[in-house]
Amino acid sequence: MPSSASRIFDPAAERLEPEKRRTLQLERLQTQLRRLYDGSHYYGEKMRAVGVRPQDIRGLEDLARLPFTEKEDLRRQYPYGAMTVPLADVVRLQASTGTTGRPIMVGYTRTDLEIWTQTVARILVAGGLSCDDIVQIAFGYGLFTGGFGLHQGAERVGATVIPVSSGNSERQVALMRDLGVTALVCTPSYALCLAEELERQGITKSDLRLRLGFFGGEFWSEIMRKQIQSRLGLLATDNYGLSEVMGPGVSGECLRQDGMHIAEDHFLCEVVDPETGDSLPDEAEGELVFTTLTRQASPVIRYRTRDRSRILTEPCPCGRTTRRMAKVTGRADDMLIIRGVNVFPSQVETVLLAFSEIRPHYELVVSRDGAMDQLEVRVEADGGLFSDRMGEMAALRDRLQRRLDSVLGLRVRLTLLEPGSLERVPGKARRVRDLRVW
Ligand code: DLL
Repeated sequence: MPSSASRIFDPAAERLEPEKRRTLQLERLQTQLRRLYDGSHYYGEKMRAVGVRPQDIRGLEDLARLPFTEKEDLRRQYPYGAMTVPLADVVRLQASTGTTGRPIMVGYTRTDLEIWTQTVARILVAGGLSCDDIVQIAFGYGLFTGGFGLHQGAERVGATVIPVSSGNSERQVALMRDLGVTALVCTPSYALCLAEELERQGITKSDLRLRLGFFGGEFWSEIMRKQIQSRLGLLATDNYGLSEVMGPGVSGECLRQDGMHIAEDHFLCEVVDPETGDSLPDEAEGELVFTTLTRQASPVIRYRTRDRSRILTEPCPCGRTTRRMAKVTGRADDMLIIRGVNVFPSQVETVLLAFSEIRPHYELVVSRDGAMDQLEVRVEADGGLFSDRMGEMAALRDRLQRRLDSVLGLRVRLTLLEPGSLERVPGKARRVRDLRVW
């Protein structure tokens, strides 16, 4: 296991005095706004519509005067409407992982790619990566930003990068062992699938050289982190990002695993009340909103992520001076309203994984029974319970049912499944199936 002190990839940026960073942010914001006001039809119109000119933004506190950008606004600009440089200057296109409708296409100039690479290198070094590591990237390479994003950053750190991409767990595990992989990069749910595959093949932690895991792209609870760490024998850090803002590299944990350091010199982060849009103070939980400060091809102004988190301001002993964001607790898009009660999959995960007999594979199925919405929690449990420990299973079901009902404030239907019953996906896990017909 690595020690809790790590190198800093870009000390000038990551250890900058907070006051100087704020000055830099304001300068960059003003430059960006001046460029967009005159040069971008899309953002220029948006600013004119609310009567704000670039010169009206005199301090960071004036940010709240700028209009929000919503996912739907960007979707309507498909494919190139929100890009703010000529296509001749765009050297890469990526897209957001929308499940429905048109994707949001995002472009990168050469400078954008360079900044993206650096911000990912920062989080990798923060999580302990060095040039001595052998990194297996099991994120998909394609329009999704995970594969290429982490790849570029890991190469910049000087690590030996294996671009396996996602899927084919059997092969992933063989490569992991044969090539002496020391760092794994993928979604947390896929890390658990790989742990399962290792167990299936009878490969133990001591047959491997894994020491670090960089996981992101989806919600995962602290309990899931503990399970991943103990089953794979590595130290797991969380990292966050979204393609509309850049991709991975927006923020990432250092070895202290206590909040994700935000690359604040490139991404200005606010937290707002999801209902009213009002700015919230640090430490209050709300919706994350990002403004890009340096992005050339696909900048965003006050982009509403729909992700819930909060800003942590307590200085981090690692020496980085950036503000951190707490683990994301859920996405507004994933919130279910069942018989008037709001339910986040993250709440369900936290309840389930506190039971040692439960496996970290679950889904929430919503259906309509007459006029009543029903929530079914389907989760895998230890195999032994299904054969010779039926009495234990009944007791477990009872305890789990009571705990779910009381935490969610709702009667749910609970189904315990044999191990391996639920589909394994190599990327972001699908936790919710909504069978209601609207
Ligand atoms: O998922 C970028 C990424 C790739 C980040 C790999 C980290 C690692 P999108 O496909 O645009 O981009 O999806 C962005 O994923 O709004 C969150 O809802 C969710 N998400 C990303 N990272 C985390 C995380 C990439 N660490 C959406 N915790 C975001 C919770 C996350 N949710």
